[in-house]
Amino acid sequence: MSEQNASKMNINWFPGHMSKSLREIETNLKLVDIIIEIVDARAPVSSRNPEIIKYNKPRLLILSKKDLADENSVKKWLEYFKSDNSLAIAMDLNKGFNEKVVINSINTLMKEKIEKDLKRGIRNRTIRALVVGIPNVGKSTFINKMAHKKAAGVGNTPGFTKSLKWVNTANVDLLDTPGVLWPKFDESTGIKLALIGTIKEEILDQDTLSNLLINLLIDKYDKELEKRYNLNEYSKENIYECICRSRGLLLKNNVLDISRAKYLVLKEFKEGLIAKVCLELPGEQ
Ligand SMILES: Nc1nc2c(ncn2[C@@H]2O[C@H](COP(=O)(O)OP(=O)(O)OP(=O)(O)O)[C@@H](O)[C@H]2O)c(=O)[nH]1
Ligand SMILES: [Mg+2]
Repeated sequence: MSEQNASKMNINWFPGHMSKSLREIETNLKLVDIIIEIVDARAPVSSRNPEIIKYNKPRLLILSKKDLADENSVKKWLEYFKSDNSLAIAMDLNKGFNEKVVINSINTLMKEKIEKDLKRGIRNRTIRALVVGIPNVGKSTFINKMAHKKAAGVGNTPGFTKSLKWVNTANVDLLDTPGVLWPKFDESTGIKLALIGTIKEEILDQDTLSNLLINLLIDKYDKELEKRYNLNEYSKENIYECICRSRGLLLKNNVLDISRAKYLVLKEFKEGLIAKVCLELPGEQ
């Protein structure tokens, strides 16, 4: 399997620029008070970079894309992530952003430091936070919401942010960083990262990915799948034929357009149109 045309989902994408970004992030670690780590609520463990987990600072974990994730599972994850030195919140960063919750969480994490500062006569010191996470999870979107303006570039393609950038907001200075993965992950993690849009589509075999996705949907989200595509009787073997028929995806001479059905399912899944999903649950690993 070549990196460009993966026939199996043995995806390991760690281009040179990510390794450079990771080094730059680590250089800035000493300058910040807290880490704001953004992960995708649909895969909150697989979307955590083990290199970033190692950083030892007070941490706010934000589960982004809550609007695309299944609510009950997100609740379980928030419980799971509670710990002494970190807080976890879940948000739709686009339409459900709650600045107050973010600021309160930052203040809670900073409480000890602020009290220490006060004893030393230091007041209203600017808080600095490093915003980190894997590609496409919403780091720049989060920063723009905090800044109340388009201070950072946002795009639905992994690797949009290319360099580190400080953005000053009323309450906290935020360092936007490029999304970084890590050198090696297992196949199951790779598949989840591909499905949540963290890995560039060009390096994946979309046919294999859509086959894996449809099996996952049949196993875990069959009711939602049946509803979306008006399916009655189907099997794992003929599911794409059934979707072609119900959606009228036909080539010349009424030949079923299976490729289009595969593309459609992947696209609609990524847009959250088939089901609100969590690809993993606490305790499953
Ligand atoms: N549905 C949904 N989309 C979101 C949410 N947060 C961000 N997005 C979308 O996700 C895409 C990526 O957002 P960015 O803010 O550019 O992500 P990033 O983490 O900065 O990405 P890189 O710079 O590539 O590392 C954009 O299309 C955003 O609109 C969210 O909570 N819900
Ligand atoms: Mg970005």
